[in-house]
Amino acid sequence: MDQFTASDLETGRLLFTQECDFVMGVRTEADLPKAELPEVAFAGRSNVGKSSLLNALTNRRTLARTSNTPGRTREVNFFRLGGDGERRLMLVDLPGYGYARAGKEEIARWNKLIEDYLRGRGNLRRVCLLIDARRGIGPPDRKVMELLDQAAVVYQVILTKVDKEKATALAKVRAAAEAELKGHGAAYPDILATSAAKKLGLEEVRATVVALAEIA
Ligand SMILES: Nc1nc2c(ncn2[C@@H]2O[C@H](COP(=O)(O)OP(=O)(O)OP(=O)(O)O)[C@@H](O)[C@H]2O)c(=O)[nH]1
Ligand SMILES: [Mg+2]
Repeated sequence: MDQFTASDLETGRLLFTQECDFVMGVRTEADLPKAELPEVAFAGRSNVGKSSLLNALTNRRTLARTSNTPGRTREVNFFRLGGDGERRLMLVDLPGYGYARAGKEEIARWNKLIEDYLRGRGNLRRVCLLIDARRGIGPPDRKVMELLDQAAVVYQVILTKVDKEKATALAKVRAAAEAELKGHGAAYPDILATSAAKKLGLEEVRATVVALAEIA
């Protein structure tokens, strides 16, 4: 397991007290902004809690729009975190995958956008692959993991909604995910466990993200 020092946690905390601004939302690969800063993207099944985690990390309720209904985020949304003369990077909120209730064309368009972004982004430093703590890694997640293995983009599993799961069940899901990651070339071995609702595990995610930031 990653051991975070008090200083790592503090550096992470400080970064997330800095400005965080919505830069743009993008619907096609052609519109992706020029890659200027290191990027950390939040990917995962529809409704897993990507936008909620971003809001919790930045202590903002409405930075990224969230919803009870899957399929809320329909664009690749870029948020610039950190000020001048500080550590800084871009946080990227992706649309969810595995959502079956939108139209076929729309699903195909989202999947293509997600794939184009994940495959082709030189400054993408890490993908936080969010997995619902009650479900564990499922078939649509495995497809993305394979894509990232092929593209050699490092990804890290972050369990979400741990407030909804009992400790024993959580330990099992965690162990199963850790075991599965061993077979994947680009997977970061350590898993983080979070709850946006109860603000659990956020310090560790912040410390992980700040280690990937650019120092201006
Ligand atoms: N109990 C609990 N609910 C959560 C947590 N995080 C998110 N949720 C709920 O899960 C639902 C989906 O959250 P979102 O953050 O919109 O999920 P998303 O992954 O961004 O969804 P899409 O944009 O549709 O892909 C909302 O109803 C949230 O309130 C959590 O830590 N605990
Ligand atoms: Mg979302």
